[in-house]
Amino acid sequence: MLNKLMRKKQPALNNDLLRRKELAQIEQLPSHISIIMDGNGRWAKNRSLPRVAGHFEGMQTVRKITKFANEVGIKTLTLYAFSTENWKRPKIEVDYLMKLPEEFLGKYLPELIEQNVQVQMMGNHDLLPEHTKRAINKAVEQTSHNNGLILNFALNYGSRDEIVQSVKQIVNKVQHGSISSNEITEELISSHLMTKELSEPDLLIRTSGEIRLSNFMLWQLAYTEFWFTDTLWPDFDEACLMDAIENYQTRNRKYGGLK
Ligand code: V07
Repeated sequence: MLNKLMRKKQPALNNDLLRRKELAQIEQLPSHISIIMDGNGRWAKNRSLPRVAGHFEGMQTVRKITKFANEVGIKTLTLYAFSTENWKRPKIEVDYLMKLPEEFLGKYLPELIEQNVQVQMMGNHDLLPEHTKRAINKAVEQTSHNNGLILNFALNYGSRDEIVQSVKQIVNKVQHGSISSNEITEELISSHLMTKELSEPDLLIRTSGEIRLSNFMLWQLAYTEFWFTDTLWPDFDEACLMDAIENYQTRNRKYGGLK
C-alpha cells in the first residue's frame, strides 16, 4: 500500500502516440522484441555525470518501455542488462550494476505484478552475488503465474557461452545414449538454449549508434529484423519504440525464401 502511494506515476501517453499505437495494432506486431540497451555511459558523460548515473536513468527507461510494450501487445521483451564481458568494467561500476536488479524490483515489482508481467531471466547466474540472485528468484517466482508480457532479462549472458553449455548438454546425452548423433537437428539445439521456452526475436533494437551484436542471441537472431538507432538508451521512449515497430511493419520477411 505504502509502496503504491510512494511510487511515482508515469505520465499518460499523448494523443499522437495513442493513435500510432492503435494503428500499429491493426497490423502484424513483432511478437518478441530484443533490445541491446546501449549508451548509458555516454548519456552520463554528456552531462558530466558519473557512468552509474546513466545506468540509473537507463533503469527508468526499462520501466517505461516495459509498460508500453505490454500495452501495445508485445508478447516477449528480452533486455540485455549485463553481458559476460561486463565483468571487465571497473569494480565500482560492476558493484553498482549488480545492485540494479534489486533496486528495480524493490521499486517496481508491485507494478509489474499489477500489469500481469511475467519476469524471466537468462544467463549464467552462478557468478551473481547472493543478494542479486535472491531478488531475481523472488521476482521470477512471484510473477510465474502471470500471463501478460514476458520480461526476459539477460543477466551475465553471453551467446557463445550459451552455445557452449548447450553443446555440452547434448554431447552428454549422446554419451549416455539417451539420444543418437543423427538426432542432432536445429530444433534439438534450440531446445537446449536458454531461450528454449521462448519464440525467436522478430525485432532486435540496439540503441546508441553501435552496429554490432556483442555476443547477444547469435543463434536466435538468424532471421530477426534489425533496428539500429543513434538514440541513447536513457533517451529512448515510447515514440522511439513505435518508430522501430512501424518500420518493422514495412518489411517483408522472407526467411531465405521468396516470400
Ligand atoms: C541495468 C539499466 C538499464 C540499462 C542497461 C544497464 C544498466 C534493470 C535491471 C534488472 C535486471 C534484472 C531484473 C530486474 C531489473 C538491470 C542490470 C543493469 C545489471 F530482474 N536495469 N538494469 N540490471 N541497467
